[in-house]
Amino acid sequence: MRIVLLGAPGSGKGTQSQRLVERLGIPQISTGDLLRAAVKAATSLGLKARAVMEAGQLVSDEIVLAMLEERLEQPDAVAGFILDGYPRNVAQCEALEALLARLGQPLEVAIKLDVPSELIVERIAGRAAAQGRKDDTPETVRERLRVYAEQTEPVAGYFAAEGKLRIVDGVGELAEVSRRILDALPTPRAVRASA
Ligand code: B4P
Repeated sequence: MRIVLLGAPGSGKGTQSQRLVERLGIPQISTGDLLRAAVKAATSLGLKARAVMEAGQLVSDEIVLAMLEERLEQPDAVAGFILDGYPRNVAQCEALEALLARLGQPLEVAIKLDVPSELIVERIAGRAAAQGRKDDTPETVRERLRVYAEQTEPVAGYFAAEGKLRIVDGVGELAEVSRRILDALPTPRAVRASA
């Protein structure tokens, strides 16, 4: 199963991806996590990405694509993956399609987690208190939501045009949201039976 999980910052992509890993037995590939690991390790890529992330902007398409390509070529991604936080603009959609075509692993479904912006602000404030992420300050969150509306919202339209988009209500208990995502997958019965 090859899945893209879409949604605004703080909509629960990371949270739900981790839960799906257990249910589906495929890895979560989070471009945000890959970038944070590069920042922590102070690699040259991480040094470039750090200021951009802390300003709430998107890291350059070339950097993120190179990182993603390296990750998708690892053996555990052959059986499928949950892509969390990528693509974030239409250029990334096109790059992903080309990359997956080259790997012979076309995407099956894009799930968009739908959460109203008031709740998003509340959730990120909770995460800021719990995790201290530098890009969770109120000012950066406002900028991330602006960038999301401008650059990432059109991504859903890209997948809708390919007939691959499913919109899932992301409000509710974690287990309930997970159940809705499983129901939206192309073969929910088979997946649930094996879980
Ligand atoms: P990401 O790491 O992708 O972070 P995110 O969008 O903030 O979070 P997510 O939606 O995963 O929310 P979470 O589950 O944590 O991006 C960070 C930055 O990296 C970007 O701003 C950008 O600079 C860079 N970046 C990443 N990918 C890139 C790309 N492709 N191109 C360019 N730049 C890129 O949930 C948030 C909170 O809500 C948590 O505290 C959680 O506990 C809570 N929550 C989740 N589900 C809930 C529920 N159902 N009910 C109540 N609370 C819930």
